[in-house]
Amino acid sequence: MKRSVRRLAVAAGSAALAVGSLAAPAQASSPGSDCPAGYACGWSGLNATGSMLKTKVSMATLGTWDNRIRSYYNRTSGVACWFDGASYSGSFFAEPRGNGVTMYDSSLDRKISSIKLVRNERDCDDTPYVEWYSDQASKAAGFGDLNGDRRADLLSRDRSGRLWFVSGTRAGTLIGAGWNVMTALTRHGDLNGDGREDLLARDTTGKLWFYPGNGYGKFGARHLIGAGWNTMTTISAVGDVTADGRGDLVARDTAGTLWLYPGTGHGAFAARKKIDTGWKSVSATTGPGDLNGDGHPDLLARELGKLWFYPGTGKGGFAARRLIGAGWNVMSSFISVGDVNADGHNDLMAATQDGFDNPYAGDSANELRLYAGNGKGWFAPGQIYDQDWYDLNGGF
Ligand SMILES: [Ca+2]
Ligand SMILES: [Ca+2]
Ligand SMILES: [Ca+2]
Ligand SMILES: [Ca+2]
Repeated sequence: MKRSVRRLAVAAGSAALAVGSLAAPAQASSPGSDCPAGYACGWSGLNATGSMLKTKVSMATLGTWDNRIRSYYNRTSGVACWFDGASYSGSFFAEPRGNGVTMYDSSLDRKISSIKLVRNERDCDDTPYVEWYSDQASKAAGFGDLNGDRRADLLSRDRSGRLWFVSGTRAGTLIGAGWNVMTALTRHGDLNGDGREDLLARDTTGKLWFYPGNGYGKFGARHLIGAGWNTMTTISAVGDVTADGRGDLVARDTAGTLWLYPGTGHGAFAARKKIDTGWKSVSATTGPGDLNGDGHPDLLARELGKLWFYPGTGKGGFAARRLIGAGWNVMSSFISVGDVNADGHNDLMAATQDGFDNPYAGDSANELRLYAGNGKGWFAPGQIYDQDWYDLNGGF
C-alpha cells in the first residue's frame, strides 16, 4: 500500500515537471517560486495559484486550510508528507526533498488535512529502520549479535545517514546521525577481546575506524585503524580465518588483489598478506561465518552477478570456489549476521535494490530476504522477510 503511494508520487512529479516546462517560456517566474526555501507550501489553486499556505513545521491540523489545498511544493531539506486525514492519518503523498515544482494529485485534491515534515520518506508513516526479526538460537553464533541475546541483529542506515541498531526483537534504537560519510561498514564478532561485537567503518577520506561495541547495540569512542583504505573496493570482517582465535578482515583493492588483514585481538590488524589476485570483477564480499560445517569461516563473493562460495582453509586463505547461483546483481546489501532462523546453521540476509531509485529493478525491489544455510555450504531458496526495504542507505 505504501509502495503504490510512493510510485504514484514519482509519476505525478514527472508529469508536473513536463507541464511546467511547456508553460514556462512566457512567464517571468516559475510556478511556486513564491514558496520560500525551507518551507512546504500549499495553494488554493492548481499549479501554485491562488492564496498560499507556507509552513516549516509539521501541522497536525490545517484550520481554515483544511481540505482546500489543490497544489503543493516541498522546499524543505527533507520530505513533506501530505495526508488526507488530520494528525497524519489516512492516505498520504510523500514528496522528496528539493524535488519537483508544483504538484497536483487528483486523489488528494482538496482533501489534505495535515502536513508532516520529516527527514526521510520512511518517517511519513513507517519506522526509519526496516522491519527486522530473528529467532533466538540455542547457542551463540559468535557474531551478528550486538546485544548478546542470541538473536541476530541489524544495523540499518536510513537515507539521511542515521544509523539504527535493530534488535532481533524488532526494537530499533538510534545509534547516531552522520553515518553517510561512511563508505563501508562491516562487523563480524569481537575484535578487541571483550567478547562484544564491534564495528569497522571507512569514511570518505579513506580512514578506517574501529567502533568498540558496548554489548547493548551501541558503540564506544572510536579509534583510528589507519588511512589509505580508499584503495579498497570491498572491506569485510570475516571472523577468525587464521584459526588463532582472533577475528580478521578481508579487503579487495582496485587492482583486484584480495588481502588478508590478520586481527591482533586488540582492535587492530597486523601486516596484511596477499590472498589472491584477479578479483577485479568482484563487486561485493561478505563474511557469513562457517557455512559448510568444518569450523572455519568462509567467504561469499559476488562477481558479475554470480554468487560464489569460498571455503575457508583455516590458514587465512580460501580453497577452490563453488558457484552458488546467478542473478545476485539485484542485491544492494549482503548482511551476514549468523543464524537468523535459529536452526543452528549460519544464514545470509540480502536486500534488493530500492524501487524508488531503480524503477527498472521490477518486482524484486525493496525486499529483505533470508537465504537459510543448511550447514553444508548451500542455501535454501530466498524467503522474503520484509517488502519495505526502501529509503535506506544499507544494512550491515
Ligand atoms: Ca541480538
Ligand atoms: Ca569488542
Ligand atoms: Ca567453513
Ligand atoms: Ca540458520
